[in-house]
Amino acid sequence: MFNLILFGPPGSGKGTQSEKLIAKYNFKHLSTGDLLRSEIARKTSLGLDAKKIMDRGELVPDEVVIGMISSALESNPDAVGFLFDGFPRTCAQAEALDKLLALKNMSINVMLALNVTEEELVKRLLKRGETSDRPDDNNEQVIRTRIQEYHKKTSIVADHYKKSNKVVMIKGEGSINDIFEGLTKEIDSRIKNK
Ligand code: B4P
Repeated sequence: MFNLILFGPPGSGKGTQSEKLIAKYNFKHLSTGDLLRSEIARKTSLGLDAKKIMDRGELVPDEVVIGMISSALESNPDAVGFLFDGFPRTCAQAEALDKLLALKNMSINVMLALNVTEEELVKRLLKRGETSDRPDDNNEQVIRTRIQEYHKKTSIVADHYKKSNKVVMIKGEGSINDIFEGLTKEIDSRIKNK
């Protein structure tokens, strides 16, 4: 079992790199953004509440996303490992994740943190906004709010994992394949040493 957190600000390439990582390693992909968007698409009451918050660029309440992750862990008992994408985003989420994993005698093996400048983040998200139907990518002010939320509530989550030496910074600018290589190098060396 190998559990990985792919970390970074909005637009840093988490979703993009996750797709390639799950294809290579067969991890179970747990993206709270995707889980929330699926609730919105199905018009569930959770989805309708979350949509208003996400459209403003703010974070959905901890108990909602922790509940989603808890049931996803329960429903995938045979996973070879989990790739957490966009979760945890607050210290409360990180503490809850540690507890949920400990109940199953599991822990996080590594947090790979993508490093990208703010101007590049805004550029990428506005570009995606031209073709995606994501309302949170269409408006520069909302994008800036998402980045502020990251600085206020999410970036400190890395400190939680630094205490146990689990954080590795990865250059998040350049070609998608070069960034992927940087990530796989770190994963492979850890899988080998397990
Ligand atoms: P998420 O779905 O997690 O999305 P994101 O952080 O905005 O984007 P991501 O980082 O995955 O995108 P990527 O860089 O791959 O969150 C959306 C919202 O959901 C949050 O704002 C929040 O409201 C809510 N939410 C989710 N999880 C939550 C939680 N745990 N707690 C509370 N609320 C939560 O892609 C961006 C663009 O960059 C793409 O167009 C891609 O093609 C491009 N790109 C990627 N790599 C590139 C490269 N190397 N060069 C150039 N472009 C690149």
